[in-house]
Amino acid sequence: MLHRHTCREYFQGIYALTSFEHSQGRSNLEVVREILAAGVKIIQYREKEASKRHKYQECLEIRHLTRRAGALFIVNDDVDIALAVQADGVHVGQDDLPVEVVRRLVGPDMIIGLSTHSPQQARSAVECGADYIGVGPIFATSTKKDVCAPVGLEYLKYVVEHINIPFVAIGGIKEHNIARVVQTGACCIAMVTEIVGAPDIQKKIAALKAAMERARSQ
Ligand code: TZP
Ligand code: MG
Repeated sequence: MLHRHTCREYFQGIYALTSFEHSQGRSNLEVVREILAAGVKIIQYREKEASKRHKYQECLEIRHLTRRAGALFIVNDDVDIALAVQADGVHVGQDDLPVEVVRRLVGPDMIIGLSTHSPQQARSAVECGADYIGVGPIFATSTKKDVCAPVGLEYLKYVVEHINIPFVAIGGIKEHNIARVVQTGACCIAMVTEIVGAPDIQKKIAALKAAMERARSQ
């Protein structure tokens, strides 16, 4: 397992999340294999509907795949599954267990990510010891149920300028708008449907990387 204090270098490039619902009939494992083959270095397992047993079994397999690929593996919501499969991290939201409590449960080494939607939430994430934050939704998205209204690039700009821990921009980000997110200062970008819903995942990731690269050099 990677120590949370040495994970900073991973938080650049693409951060891919699973979603069976948007994977066009492919299994999460099949999709994750494609994502890793394209060179992505952070995978978050996020499944809202599946049973605990099913999630555990998929996470166990993804743990092996990510370890072999040298990628970080983060589990959404389920602290117990993250611990059971020895994931590198766990990602929680504003309505989940507080970060301080998650820290007590997972011990000193595991990465804890927290979703945030406002400058106030970002500041308090830093205070309570989150290792990185999610910043979003940047644009409108229907992937996340119960999602709050898009926070736009304004909140991202605040984080770029004021927050000193790694952050990941998320929500409605696609090949056609990723340049604006990069130009606002995000170096790590999370996507669900744009990646898992692509007919050719490796080709899509190559195109997203190229778009990020172009935006950086502009
Ligand atoms: N958190 C904020 S928006 C979102 C999550 C998990 C979903 C993003 O999905 P997509 O398909 O990349 O818009
Ligand atoms: Mg959650």
